[in-house]
Amino acid sequence: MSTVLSPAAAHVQGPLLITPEQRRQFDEDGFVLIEDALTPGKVAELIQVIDELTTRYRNERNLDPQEPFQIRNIVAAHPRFRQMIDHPRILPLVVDVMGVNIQIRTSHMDVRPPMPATAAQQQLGARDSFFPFHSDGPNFGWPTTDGVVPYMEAKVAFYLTDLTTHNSGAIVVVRGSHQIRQKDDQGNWLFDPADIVEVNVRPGTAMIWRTALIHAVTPNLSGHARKCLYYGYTHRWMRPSDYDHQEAAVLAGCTPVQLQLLGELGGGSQAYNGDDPQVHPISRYWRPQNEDIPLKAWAETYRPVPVPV
Ligand SMILES: O=C(O)CCC(=O)C(=O)O
Repeated sequence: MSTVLSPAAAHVQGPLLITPEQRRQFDEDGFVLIEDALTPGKVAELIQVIDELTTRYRNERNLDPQEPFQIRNIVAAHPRFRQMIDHPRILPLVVDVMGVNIQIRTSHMDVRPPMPATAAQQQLGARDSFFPFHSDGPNFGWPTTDGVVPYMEAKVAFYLTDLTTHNSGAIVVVRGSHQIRQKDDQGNWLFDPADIVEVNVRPGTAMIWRTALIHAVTPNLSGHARKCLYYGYTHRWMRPSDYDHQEAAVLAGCTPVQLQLLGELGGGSQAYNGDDPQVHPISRYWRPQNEDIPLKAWAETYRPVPVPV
């Protein structure tokens, strides 16, 4: 198997942090697990924010506490969620797999309360189940080549609760399914069930994965709610799904790298310029200049340091 770097990754001279084995896993399996990415203290801090927001939004909306609950664009919902977009142990890996001209496409927190044991009677990921198999993509899907989804996005997951037991609400991913024709002409999945991997991990584990992977979720029979965060990174020439521009209050106080990841250009509103913008406008998302990509300078001077985070 050949390793195909995304074009933007060519901006960075050599890997920042990813090991050859992690690179192989990401390219061939489609996912990499990073155990102990978060300290127990950070896990507790994030769970506290999830619990506060869940209680508040559920009360305001009169939602059933037994139902799964998700908030999108969590980078705008709380500064602690925003801080996770450039997490020092994870951002170098994101740059290694995506390059530097990137932004957040989506960010979400997911709470999955315990389910009755009968939930396990449903076939995992079946169309009529509580969480059907899918790969992420916009309406009408990505353009595919021979049914294979192109490499458009990497997502970072932070798992905050114990998912080490079978059927504890963990995600399942179909190993290598980003490289195969996923469905037949009738819309039936074509993957081999032997490739299904249940991501049974301890709190504090991160996963970097290609969202072209077919995935679903196991029923949560663990007796406690499953809580996690997801951050999807795409190239900046694609549009985010959760926002157009983040609000000024969200951007206030952010570092240049965070501003980039939140979708901003160094050039402010001058997104379309060029030698003669009236005749030949060029989007700076498409053709960024150095000041538009603080992540590039960051990557060029990056040195790994052991940081407890
Ligand atoms: O773990 C989950 O709740 C499902 C995540 C998922 O489907 C996604 O992020 O696209």
